[in-house]
Amino acid sequence: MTITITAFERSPDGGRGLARDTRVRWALEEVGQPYEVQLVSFRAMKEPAHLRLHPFGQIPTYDEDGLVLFETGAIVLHIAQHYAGLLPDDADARSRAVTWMFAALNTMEPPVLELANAKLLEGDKPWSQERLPLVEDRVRARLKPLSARLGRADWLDGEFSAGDLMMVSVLLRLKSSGLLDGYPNLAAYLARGEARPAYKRAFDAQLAVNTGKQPT
Ligand code: GTB
Repeated sequence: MTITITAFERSPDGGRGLARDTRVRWALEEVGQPYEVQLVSFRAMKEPAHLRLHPFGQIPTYDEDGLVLFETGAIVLHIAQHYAGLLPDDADARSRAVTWMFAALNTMEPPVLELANAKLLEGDKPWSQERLPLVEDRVRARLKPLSARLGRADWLDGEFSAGDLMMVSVLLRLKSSGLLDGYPNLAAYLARGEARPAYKRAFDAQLAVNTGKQPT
């Protein structure tokens, strides 16, 4: 069995681990499955060979012996359902973990992405400084209830799961924003995710691609 994922040949973040192949690498590291990586340029992503893997011409994609998937939610769910380590055995607990995956992708990620876009793509617009606080408020409106639900727990629902993997992956995008400073339990939750050996391996692997620095 061979798993091949695609990733940026050069990530615009220079290896900060924010491109979405990192969450797929992390999932594979958590379940102990080896994988190969095919690096693609921005131009190659829009060419027919890659569009056959990903209709929207993006990374990451996932190919497991001819089963081709795109969308990190679907990819991580597939990995979690087929390999032990990311979902609990109990059926109800599994459904709750999947619920947190959806919450990360559908409820948390949109305002987080909006903030990233407001800074990166719209930062030079004359109205940007007026809009930014509104966008930040929309992120805080998600962080506050998430923080309240997490409380003093280590993970969102019992043991670490694919739900946490996805939530931490989304929160990583806020690391340099300062917004997590208002929610120390979320900052600690993020740090707990980053401290997992599987995350470190995934991070180092993408860093090596982007900087040439070999994993230690
Ligand atoms: N919903 C899809 C999923 O979850 O798989 C979204 C996939 C996606 O957005 N892929 C991006 C992509 O291929 C890379 S991850 N973009 C190229 C294109 O659309 O042409 C998004 C990303 C890119 C860069 C940074 N960064 O530099 O900080 C962070 C995240």
